[in-house]
Amino acid sequence: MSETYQQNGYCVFKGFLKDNELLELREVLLEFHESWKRKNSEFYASNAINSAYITGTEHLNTTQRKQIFNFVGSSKLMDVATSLMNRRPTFMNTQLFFDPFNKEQNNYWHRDLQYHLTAEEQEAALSETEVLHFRVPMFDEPGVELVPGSHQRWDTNEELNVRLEKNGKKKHNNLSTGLSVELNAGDLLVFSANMIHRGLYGLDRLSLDILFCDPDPSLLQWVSDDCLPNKKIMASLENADAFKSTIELLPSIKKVSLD
Ligand SMILES: O=C(O)CCC(=O)C(=O)O
Repeated sequence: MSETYQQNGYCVFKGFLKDNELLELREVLLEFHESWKRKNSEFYASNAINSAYITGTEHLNTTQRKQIFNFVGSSKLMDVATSLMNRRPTFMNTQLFFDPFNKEQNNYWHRDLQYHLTAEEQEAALSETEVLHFRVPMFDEPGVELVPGSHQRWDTNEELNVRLEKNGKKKHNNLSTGLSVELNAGDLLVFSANMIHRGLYGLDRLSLDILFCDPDPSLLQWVSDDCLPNKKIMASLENADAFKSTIELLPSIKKVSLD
């Protein structure tokens, strides 16, 4: 799997979750989603396609948060992260992807880093820093469309025109290099945030997305300490190393309050 990932920038683990694990996570995430939608009704109705900071204290109680921490800090998820990443997996955040309220809303090709880096910086970052998405659909879904190999190379002219909407192209236009990866509930898709990708909307999707990155403080600027497990929860996890890495690095870039 590691070779497939290095070469293509993604890999799929079919049936990664057992039925009972899927049902437990689904129940918590549905509660999170309902609470998030209530508190973000305008954003949801305008153009949202995802929420984040699931493990924070705003929407879930301690028991529910612990269920998500248990999964992120499970041996089986961490074994995958450790085997695919070149450096120590470091916890960044969690997100939940859902369908836009407006069914006509278009999806969009992007690389995650294009929103905070210049084109030159984006190209340099492809060989410098890794951020990985671990996506686990709660229901069968159309999945995502990826450009295999684009985590390690710069865009073709076609890709750049579409991704940056140049020369009359739109960011939802089809790309000849795109590959759709359809997913079933409980599968795990790991893909590089550096690669060119877009979500595929439909089937009332609800997909958990966990972000792990290199242990590089510059990647941790959006980490919220409210989303990290406390000492007691850390001690109960099968493999708390990704959280440990974040907790060790965070004080070097921001003031944190952890109990
Ligand atoms: O599923 C989606 O709508 C987009 C997914 C995505 O862009 C991401 O995970 O970075």
